[in-house]
Amino acid sequence: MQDQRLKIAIQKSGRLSEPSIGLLRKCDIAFDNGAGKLRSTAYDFPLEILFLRDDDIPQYIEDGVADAGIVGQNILAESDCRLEPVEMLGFGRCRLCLAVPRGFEYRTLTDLAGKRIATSYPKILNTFLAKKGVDADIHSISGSVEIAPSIGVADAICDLVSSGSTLLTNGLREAETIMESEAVLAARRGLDGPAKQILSRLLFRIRSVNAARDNKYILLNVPNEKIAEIQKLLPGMKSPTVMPLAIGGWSSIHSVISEHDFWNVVEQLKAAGAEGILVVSIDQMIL
Ligand code: PRT
Ligand code: ZN
Repeated sequence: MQDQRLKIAIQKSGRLSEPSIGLLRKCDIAFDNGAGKLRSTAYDFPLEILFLRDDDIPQYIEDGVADAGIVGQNILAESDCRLEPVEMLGFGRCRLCLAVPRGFEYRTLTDLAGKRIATSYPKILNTFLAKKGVDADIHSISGSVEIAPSIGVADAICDLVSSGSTLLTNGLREAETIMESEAVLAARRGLDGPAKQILSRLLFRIRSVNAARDNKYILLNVPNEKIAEIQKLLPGMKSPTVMPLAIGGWSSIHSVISEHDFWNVVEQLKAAGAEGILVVSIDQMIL
């Protein structure tokens, strides 16, 4: 029975914990995640969830303790494990940057030649600098990288940035982006048997949830003579649904629109004569 479950590792506590748990829950996978829990068995899906430090997740997957996991691409790239990135998840977005003190006159990467750069990502940084032909002194430290220049242990840093406020409060500014990162579902290469099948089922649910997240269901009323024009603005999944209203000369149109250009489309719909526009969130979208 134990072997018939997929073991998935997620971050125990940190930036990826809540969105990872939220994603599994949206996939209708129910489990307990009480404080201090290290593992949990889902009630209604063949999944065992392991709660780990994010840095440990790749190695646990490679060693077979877990079959798959949710981690940042930054962690995957820094680890020596060769896992399969199965699906980008769209949360935990950040970028790994080189940053310098505000007073540092930075023009090009060669300005960092011979300088001390503090980072928790020595492997990624080393590969990046080698590719660019810049020789710098990489100081590998495990935390609070952003204070390294102010306490005099480094001339520059290489760290994750999302809003940029940590750099700002530490008197630093971004010099280069080394990589963009987001959370990814990664699995052990060569996964087979029941674990592979369960991973496919999980992936199907994740894709349905994420497609729904990126789309909205829209309902609107239009005068019949405007249907053709409005249909062009609403491609829908196949094509929009058009139904007559109880009053003559009017129809109701239903469709799915992308969240990204949602306000643009709504403005165009209004300008084209649409009325009573309702926009509804979608739970799952099975493509
Ligand atoms: O305990 P554990 O080892 O599991 O957690 P952790 O402390 O190592 O990781 P955590 O929870 O901080 O981050 C987990 C993952 O979230 C990272 O591996 C990234 O993939 C992703 N992520 C997204 C971030 C950030 N955004 C982020 N801003 N990880 C860290 N930061 C830090 C950054 O290091 C810096 O200290 O936030 C600060 C910068 O943030 P801004 O908003 O001020 O720019
Ligand atoms: Zn960590």
